[in-house]
Amino acid sequence: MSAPKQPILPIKGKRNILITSALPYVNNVPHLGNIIGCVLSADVFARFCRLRDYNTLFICGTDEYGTATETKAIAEGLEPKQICDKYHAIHKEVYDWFNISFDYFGRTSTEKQTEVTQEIFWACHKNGFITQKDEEQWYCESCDSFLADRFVEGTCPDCGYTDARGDQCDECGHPLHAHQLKDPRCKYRKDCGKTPQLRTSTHLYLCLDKLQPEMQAYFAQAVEKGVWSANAQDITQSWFDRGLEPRAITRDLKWGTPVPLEGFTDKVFYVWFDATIGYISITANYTDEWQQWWRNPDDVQLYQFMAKDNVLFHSIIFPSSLIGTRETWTKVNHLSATEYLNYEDRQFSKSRGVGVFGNNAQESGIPADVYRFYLLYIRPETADTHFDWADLIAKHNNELLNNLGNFVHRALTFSAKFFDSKMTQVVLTDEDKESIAAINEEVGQQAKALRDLRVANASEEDCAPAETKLAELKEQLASLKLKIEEEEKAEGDN
Ligand code: B3M
Ligand code: ZN
Repeated sequence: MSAPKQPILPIKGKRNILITSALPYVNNVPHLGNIIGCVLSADVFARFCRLRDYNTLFICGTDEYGTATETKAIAEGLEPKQICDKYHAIHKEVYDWFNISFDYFGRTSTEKQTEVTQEIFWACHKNGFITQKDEEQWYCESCDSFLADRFVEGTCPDCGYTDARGDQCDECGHPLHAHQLKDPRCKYRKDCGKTPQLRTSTHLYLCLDKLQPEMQAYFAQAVEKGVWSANAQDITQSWFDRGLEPRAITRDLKWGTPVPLEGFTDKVFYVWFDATIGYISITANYTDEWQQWWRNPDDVQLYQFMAKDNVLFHSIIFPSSLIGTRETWTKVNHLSATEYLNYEDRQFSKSRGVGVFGNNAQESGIPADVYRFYLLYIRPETADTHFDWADLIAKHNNELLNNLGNFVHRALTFSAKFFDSKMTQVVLTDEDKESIAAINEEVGQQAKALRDLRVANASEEDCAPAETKLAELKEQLASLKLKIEEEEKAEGDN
């Protein structure tokens, strides 16, 4: 997406709303769970804000660095950059089809990403929030690569299962450290299987422990003033309760943001350290005036949408790295995290191909608005929900078609038939005024639900009352029609 000539910038004295949805990994086609988890929820909120005439900027893009991209590149026989170009275009097409109203959809593998990430890193480093630690890691000579935990298999030290993965044994369920595996085999490439060696590698860590007191103070006031989903609050609080520890921010990979510190220049930043910084660099690719959004906590409210497994990175790690710079940054004020959307009775799975993926949705012949409506209806707002075809059909027929569709259709045909589709001056009766007041009350409730980021509630809230209202309106229309017919008849008789 090319940046516009006239970018949207904050306006002093106006409500300036910056909205982000989690940056989807570039290595796959997104499925409906990803769509509702971040982009669609944020889209509805962005549309709401624009309708309210809030000055709104909605930013997203593909998350392109890290192991996932490297392995996809190996699997497809392409370079990581080629994988990113290919899948970025696919993502963009899927979101366009779903009518997601991004103001800018960028990507993380850019020069701006390197610039902003390194700047934040240097500031944290200067302020004493970066430390180092040695780690023992498997290295495959044949693949010329350090192996991420899930790319090593071997024998579980606890139960002796011979196909345990480096991060966990699927047989006994014990979490593992990869270096504990016996008889390790490399899984980096499908056909490798060679025995890796343990090597020591020194990594950089962000001192979350030192930042904890400031982080807790920031979190307390953010939750007090802003809107945070209950799961986001609970997850964040539970990390504080356990006590924050220094966290590794570098990896022995090639495809990532280069680490600029002497002695570490053969490493890259861990994708989760700089992915959230992607919001800033994507905005910087949108406008040179990006600092007006991101270094302006007094005039900007930042709303972030994501699935619950992304909360830690947005509520703790990202703000910590910004606080660690000792500079002024816009930090998350409102955080909305969804639970999980399952597919029928299973989990969506990219690797096993379970679920409805962007391309399936497009090919299904069902309009995007039907998916949008149903996904919002079942948005996993407070508990996991599941996508169910029979339920989609029922909700479509009963709610969307019968209630909303009929309501709009009848109102339009009625106005065409009796008023030549023109709005004329009307004198409101007391009864009309009462109806309008009741409708406004309803609209107010929905606006409140949306302001509180209860997106599913807002789409549902109108259904029950709307049914009663619909029945009332139908009655009123019928009696009006009767009245007009009588008048016409009387005129004819005269
Ligand atoms: N790419 C995870 C995901 O797609 C991750 C989010 C990054 S947000 C900065 O679910
Ligand atoms: Zn190997």
